[in-house]
Amino acid sequence: MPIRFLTAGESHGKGLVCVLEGIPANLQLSSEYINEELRRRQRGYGRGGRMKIESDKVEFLSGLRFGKTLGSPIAMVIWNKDWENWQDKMAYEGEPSEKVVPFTRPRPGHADLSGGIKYNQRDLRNILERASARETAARVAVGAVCKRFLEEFGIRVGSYVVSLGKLQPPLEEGELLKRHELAETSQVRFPDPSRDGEFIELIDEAREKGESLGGVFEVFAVGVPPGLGSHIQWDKRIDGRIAQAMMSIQAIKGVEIGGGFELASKFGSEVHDEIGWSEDRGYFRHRNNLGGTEGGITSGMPIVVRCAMKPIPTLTKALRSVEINTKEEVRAGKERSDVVAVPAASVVGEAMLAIVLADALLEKFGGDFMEEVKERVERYREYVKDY
Ligand code: EPS
Repeated sequence: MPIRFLTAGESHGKGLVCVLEGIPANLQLSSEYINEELRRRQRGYGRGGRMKIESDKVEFLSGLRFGKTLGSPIAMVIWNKDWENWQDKMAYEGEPSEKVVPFTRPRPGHADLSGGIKYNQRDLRNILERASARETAARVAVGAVCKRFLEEFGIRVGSYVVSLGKLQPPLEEGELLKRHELAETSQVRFPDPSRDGEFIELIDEAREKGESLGGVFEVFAVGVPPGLGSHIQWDKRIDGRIAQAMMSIQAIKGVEIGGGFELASKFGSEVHDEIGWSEDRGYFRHRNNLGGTEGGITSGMPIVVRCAMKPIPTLTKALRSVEINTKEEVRAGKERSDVVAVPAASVVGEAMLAIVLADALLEKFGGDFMEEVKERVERYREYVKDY
């Protein structure tokens, strides 16, 4: 695994930290580039009050000099503005003050109860602070660096929302990148902003009812060369690696690649993507039901991944739970939350796909500095053309 990263940080702690290792030297990188990705993650109609407080920005702590990577670990921090309001309740040292009210009414669907049992915590805040999807801001920072890296090889990663709740307007046929660009102009990342009104109405209705919503989004990568990942071992398969990365995003409960579940009910001839060759494209597939992977290896076709996100577990219309001290039946505790965060999750999905692809690319080509990796990839692309 050439690319490794860790994140740290509680939702209402001082900040989120990440350390990314494996990016070659001499990659041009700016905080502005990463901050734009962080901004994209904060958007989306239906987010909660927290997004009005934060304006996420990275500060580099290592790995960069005069706008270029050094090949050393890149450490970044995103300070939480909300920390100011939580200093007493989230103090790193000392004894809890009287302001600290333990969270003892676990929310069904959040990590509260399972985490409390696992780590023997009687204040479930000690679990929920880290389980919160706030952590994904750090992943988006890491993913942004990987995106910047992939761009150097003509690889673009994007996403769009397919549905929120039961609302799934038909998707226009069209280029994936075009859909992504249209999604950028929508308040819910749906690739047809003229539909925004319907989505907004649905979200407002859910909010009024004390409800939350889930949905489905698609993440894709174009320009990926064939040959990343491998069929030779289970953990080298690129589709397995992508699925794991996507499933690791908070609240994701389903991942499909290409046609996914739909393919199971079709005949083989309807599913498999016929092979073609042309002077300008080289090998290609006449369609892309398999979402850019065959046998655990990228095929050169766009990688297309679909993710299902469950509704956010914090509900104003709280569900039944149990008070962990008295064992009484109670309504679950409430925290400030979003009504829906699918548009944000799709940006996180982009980050995770970028991380997996940067890792797989470096695994195949190796190299410690950008010029070296680029030369190898270019030579390989020539080889593929002539194959
Ligand atoms: C989030 C920050 C959180 C939540 C949300 C994601 O901030 P706060 O808890 O202060 O409102 O808005 O987290 C959840 C929905 C969750 O279930 O944990 C963010 O930065 O994305």
